Amino acid sequence: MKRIKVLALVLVFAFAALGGAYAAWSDSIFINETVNTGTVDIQWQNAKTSDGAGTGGYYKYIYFFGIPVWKYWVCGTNGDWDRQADGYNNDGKLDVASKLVEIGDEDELVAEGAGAGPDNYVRGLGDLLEITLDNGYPGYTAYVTADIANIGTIPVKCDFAEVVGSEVPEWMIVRIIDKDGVEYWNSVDGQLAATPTIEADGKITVKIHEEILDNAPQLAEATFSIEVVGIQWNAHGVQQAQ
Ligand SMILES: [Ca+2]
Ligand SMILES: [Ca+2]
Ligand SMILES: [Ca+2]
Repeated sequence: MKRIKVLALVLVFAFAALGGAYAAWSDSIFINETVNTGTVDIQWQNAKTSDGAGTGGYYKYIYFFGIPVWKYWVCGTNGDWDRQADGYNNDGKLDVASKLVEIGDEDELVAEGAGAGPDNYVRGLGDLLEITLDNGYPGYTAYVTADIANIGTIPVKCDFAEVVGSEVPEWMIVRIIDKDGVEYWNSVDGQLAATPTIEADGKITVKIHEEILDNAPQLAEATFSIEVVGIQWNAHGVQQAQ
């Protein structure tokens, strides 16, 4: 026991001597870094249909001090005549079916800091392209054009896929193509090509082209969902560790 104490004392003196030996003038410099990560965020913009439904007529009222004093009839507009797939014709240019499109918000809120992974950052604004095809029939074909806009800060490429359990019915063909005719995806063959890189603040225009086939049942209602996944451009096509 005594020997240990002595040893400890010797060590204390030894360290004290060392400290003395290294005391010297000095100066320190530092690395201070702040790291910000960007965001991957895409949305739909500028949706247009090739086959609008037209509008009904209505009375427009003229008011004088809040009292309606005059009314007149505003005529509605005709819907667009229906385009046809190969093998069908609509020489009379009849308007039978129509296709409406509007952009909505994804009802998806991920609390700040909740969970982990790339989907942590979500802004649902403009994430839904809602298409309604009314009174369809075999041979009817129409399309919607819309921009996929990159409103984040990281360039992306996009992949397309049907949402499992919400597939395109087998009596329709849906194609997603660009303005030059490059087909990115269709409901028969799946993914065919990736989109080009969409840089931050950039956008590409896609055409969602649809055709109703001759095996379509009457009085059917089908709903389907196609997911467009914007992936950071430098990881697209690279196998990700799970
Ligand atoms: Ca988004
Ligand atoms: Ca029409
Ligand atoms: Ca989203």
